[in-house]
Amino acid sequence: TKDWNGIDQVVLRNPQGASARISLHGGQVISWRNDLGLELLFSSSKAIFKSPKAMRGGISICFPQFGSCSSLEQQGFARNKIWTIDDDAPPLLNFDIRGKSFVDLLLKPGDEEPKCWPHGFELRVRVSLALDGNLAVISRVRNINGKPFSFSFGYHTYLSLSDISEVRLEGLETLDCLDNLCQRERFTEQGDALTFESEVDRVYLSSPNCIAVLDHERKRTYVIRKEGLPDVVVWNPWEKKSKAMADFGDEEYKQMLCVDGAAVEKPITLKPGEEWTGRLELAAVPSSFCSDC
Ligand code: TA6
Repeated sequence: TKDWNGIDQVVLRNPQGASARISLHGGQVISWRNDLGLELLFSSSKAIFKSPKAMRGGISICFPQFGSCSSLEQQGFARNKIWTIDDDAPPLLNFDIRGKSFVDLLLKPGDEEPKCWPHGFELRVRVSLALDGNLAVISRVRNINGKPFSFSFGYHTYLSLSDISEVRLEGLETLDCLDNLCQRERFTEQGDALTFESEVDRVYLSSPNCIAVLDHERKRTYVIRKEGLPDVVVWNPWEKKSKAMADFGDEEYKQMLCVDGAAVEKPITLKPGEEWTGRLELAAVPSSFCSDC
């Protein structure tokens, strides 16, 4: 299918009725629904579906930087580009295709690539929907240049929630983190699961490969599994910042939380010919069925 700018979208479905929709604009997952047709990813009602900016919501691919620490655009350029479908993707290790529907997307540098990041790369993303409705996004970055390059990476993932003040995030307690709201000051998270009552923008370092977001009101738990992505960025703009964003509703911060599997503190360096893989898998399960990570 196409969006209203004429940009292609791919829809994946499983036999139970779950679905995922991916836009070639940014390779962004813009919808993920369970078998009852309920949307699991947040998208703003004010989202702007127009090049060159990424739509506010879903899962955007942030490469070659996550955040805004260099002269590159915030979260890198990959999410603002038009990707192609890769019909000839090389085999992906440890990916069992049985029962899955999936699509392979590809981004290569274009002629207008920023002078501040003049590297030869191939970025491949496979988005897959499994029989149980789980969504996986697997990215591969290959250096096809004669020189090494470094990058950071993130899956900017907007989870749809009933009420942020009723949400618990488990798996990040006692970790070291950098607080983007305080000049990246480093501190150690205390005690119990994370709960939310004000703006948050933190990079949790060396995190476990499985974390869980519990939405009590909906009795739903998001289980987030990741590989190759040591950090987790947790973001909610809260009231004041929401009002300052043109593509975000004033009250919408209550219905979302970004929990982003990322490699941000220590950039990844690839020598010529080397490849890096970063995997994210999301499950949304009834809280009563959720086993601990
Ligand atoms: O989720 C991490 C983060 O980079 C935050 O630091 C915050 O700036 C947010 O994303 C904004 O994302 P945006 O899509 O507006 O670039």
